[in-house]
Order: sequence, then structure tokens, then C-alpha cells
Amino acid sequence: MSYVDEIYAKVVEQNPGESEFHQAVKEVLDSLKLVIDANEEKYRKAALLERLVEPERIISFRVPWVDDNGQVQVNKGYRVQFNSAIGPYKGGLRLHPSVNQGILKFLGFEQVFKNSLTGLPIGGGKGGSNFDPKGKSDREVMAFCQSFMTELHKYIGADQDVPAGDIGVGAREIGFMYGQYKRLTGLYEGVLTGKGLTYGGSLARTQATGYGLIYILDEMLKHNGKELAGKKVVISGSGNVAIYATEKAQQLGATVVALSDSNGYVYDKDGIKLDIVKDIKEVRRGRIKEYADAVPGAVYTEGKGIWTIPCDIALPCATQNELNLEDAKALKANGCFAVAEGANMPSTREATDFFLENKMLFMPGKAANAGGVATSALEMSQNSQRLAWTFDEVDAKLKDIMVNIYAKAAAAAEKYGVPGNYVAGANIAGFEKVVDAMMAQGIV
Ligand code: NDP
Ligand code: 2IT
Repeated sequence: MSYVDEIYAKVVEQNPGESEFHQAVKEVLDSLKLVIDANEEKYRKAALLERLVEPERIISFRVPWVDDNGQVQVNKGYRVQFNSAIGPYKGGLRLHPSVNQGILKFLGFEQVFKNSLTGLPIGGGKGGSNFDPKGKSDREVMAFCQSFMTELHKYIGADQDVPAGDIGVGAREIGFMYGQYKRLTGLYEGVLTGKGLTYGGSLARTQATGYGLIYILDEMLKHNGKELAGKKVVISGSGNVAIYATEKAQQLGATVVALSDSNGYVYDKDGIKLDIVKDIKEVRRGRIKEYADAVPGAVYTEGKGIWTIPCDIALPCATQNELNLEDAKALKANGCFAVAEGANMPSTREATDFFLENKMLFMPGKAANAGGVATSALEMSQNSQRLAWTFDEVDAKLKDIMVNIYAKAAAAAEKYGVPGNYVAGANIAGFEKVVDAMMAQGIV
């Protein structure tokens, strides 16, 4: 058995029930076969892959808090500190009822390669809780965040581990957590990113993941003789990533015709009016259904099915495994030629293979959504320097980073004989820097 297959079998055996983690590891290892086979003896001796797939540390803890009825609630809290070879652990916190250790391990594993691709000095981590922020009052969210940070603060720090937002964690939650960290430690430091602008946040961090997605999409299209202007785009989700992907796509002349949430999707053939979406989602924390009530001609459909809407470009920006083989086939049949992942692992393995086999342009999440964490790293730089850059400065750096990520993924794919396969390219390019640092640092 090859070293890669052997390690994958061990991962499945030793991490039972963690299907998303198995899926993420398999995708990366399959891509790395060529690189690993060429260096098998050296890597085996150093147990390199065994170390790469095992988190350095997982912290798991109880999060008790009191709800508005005076009832005590208990959630599970986690931080997966996956790999610190190239910098302090860096990655978001997810608050969603589906959160479990396996999902956070998949996200932490992906984060290691994504962060490496940015070219910035950040290791990989992820954390979160099965707390559901939906329907909770601001006071309940604060009580949860304070309790969560009361435990987490022991394990993080500006040069140690720097969490940020992800699903269910935005400016409100980061604010509550930052306040509690400062209160417990007495430190005013860049321990979290995605902070508010009055207390160390970076301009353009809110927009960064969505804008970055469109910058790399645009780059991929240009290098393949296409352009974004005039194209019809379908975007899933209607959270942070989906909203700012819509904004930048519209600025570059595309028409975004659909958005969704976990209840259903809206279709607006004339193009989504983003100010209405922002009011529903960012201000009122409402449901995407309300868009159809507010905009004449827009249609709301309950349930899944957003990928059956005809489009040129599809951008899954909600959650893992939201786009399966059937969806991929429907997209192609309706004329879609490009897919870029704003979410982490939104396409199933079968869907990804279908896109590649059918020569559709496909940019995987760890490259396509890296603009968020890259801008988080820029926030860390500003915090260390005690400076704040302008929106245009940060945005220009973000764009440069995304263009570079495209170039790295394309070059690695070319070098290993799979031109245009940005999945293999991104995995190999992300791997190379991490592995070099791990080999140099000895057995740790
Ligand atoms: P938000 O919480 O702002 O929005 C999430 C969106 O996805 C909502 O519309 C939500 O709908 C929908 N969604 C979440 N879970 C599910 C589910 N199980 N089924 C269907 N729809 C779902 O999160 P973000 O926009 O920040 O994150 C979206 C994706 O992007 C995630 O995969 C995240 O990991 C990834 N990402 C985020 C980055 C960031 O900087 N924020 C950076 C890189 C990647 P509902 O409101 O109904 O739950
Ligand atoms: O998945 C991701 O890259 C994020 N949620 C952003 C992480 C970060 O540290 O900004």
C-alpha cells in the first residue's frame, strides 16, 4: 500500500465517526500522492503524514450560561490547534448546532493549507460550539460568549492562537469575546480578528472573504479566456461571505440572481438588491424569505434546490457538503462553466470530481475563500504595529494575495502534470511550505 493510502486508512480507523474530517484528509492526500511518492522514504522516516493529520492539541470544555428565563444551559466548547509550523494557530470560531469535534477537525485541517497559501505567517486552527445563536437575545449571546472565553482565554494569545469569526460569529460575538478576554487577562492585544473598527479591527475584514472570492474567480476566468462582466451568478447562503461576494460580483458587472439560507432560496431575475438583503440579514437578523415579500417579482422557494437555477457561475457560500453530484450535474446541464467555493468544502467529493472530469473551472475553498484569513493576518500586523491602514491599502493587499494564490495553485498544477486542476494545485502549494517548516523544526 502507498504511504498516502496507509495514512488515510489509519485516519479512518483512529478517528471513528468523523466523516467530514475523513473527507477533507482524503482530498488533500489524494492530491499529494505525486509529491509524497517522490519523497516517500524521507517522509516515512520522519512520520511526516502521521504528524500532519494529527492535531497538535484539542481543547474541549463545558460552556455553562444562563438564559433569559433564568434557566442554566450547557454547551460544548472546542479549540482545535492543528498545526503551528509556520505561525501561531489561526482560524475561526463556529457557533452552530451541528458543530462537533469532527467538523472542527476538518475545518482546522483545511485551514493549515489555506493559511499557508496566503503566504503569511499563520498556522492552522479552528474552534466553536454547538450553541445556536438563532433566536437568542443579545444578552443571551453575551452570556454565552463570556462563558466561552472564560475557558478559552487560557489557551490563546496574540502570538499563540488568534481566533476569528465563522458561521454564527460576526462583529457582535467577537466584541463580547474580546471584552471578556481583556477583562480576564488585562491585555489589550490582537488576540482575535474581525474586531470592531474602534478597538483594533481592520478596514475591509468584513468584506474580505467575499471580495477575495471574486478577485480569485476573476483571475481564474481571465486566465481561461473568460470574463465576469455580464455573467449570471448563483450564490448560496446570505451571510457574511455570500453578501460581500454578491457586492463585488455586482461591482464587476455580473448579475447575481439568487441567494439562500437554511430554509430556502430567493430568485430575482433582475438581480439581487443587496441593500435589502443587508437590512434583512445584517440589521434585523431575519430570513431570506423576507426578500420576496419586499421585492416585487422575486420568488421564494422553500427547501433546497438553488443549484437548479440556470447560471454561468455558481458560488457555494453556505456550508460543507451543500452541493452534491446531482447538483453538479444540474449546474452543468444548465450551462454553468465555473464554480468557486466561498464556503469550506461545500462540494462533496463526487461533485468536485464531476467538475474536474467535465473540465469546468473549479476553484476549491482553501484557495477561493482564503481572503478572509489573509485579511485577518493583515489585522494582526496592524495590531502589532499599533497602526491602522486605509480601506484601499488593505483591499489592494487582499487583491494581490488572491492573485498570488491563483498563480501558486495554477503553477503547482502545471508542474505536477495536471494543468487546470486547482484542487491538486492548491493542496500541493499549501503543503510545500508547511512541510518544509515541519522538516526543519525536527520531531515536534
Ligand atoms: P454566516 O453565519 O454569516 O452565514 C452562513 C450562511 O450559510 C447563512 O445564510 C446560513 O443560513 C447558511 N448556512 C449555515 N449553515 C447551514 C446549513 N447547515 N445548511 C444550509 N445553510 C446553512 O457565515 P459565513 O458567511 O461567515 O460563512 C459561510 C461559509 O464560509 C462557511 O463555510 C465558513 O466556514 C466559510 N468561510 C467564512 C469566512 C469568513 O471570513 N466569515 C472565511 C472563509 C470561509 P441560516 O442563517 O439559515 O443558518
Ligand atoms: O474559514 C476561515 O478561513 C475563516 N472562518 C476565517 C478565519 C480567520 O481567522 O479569519
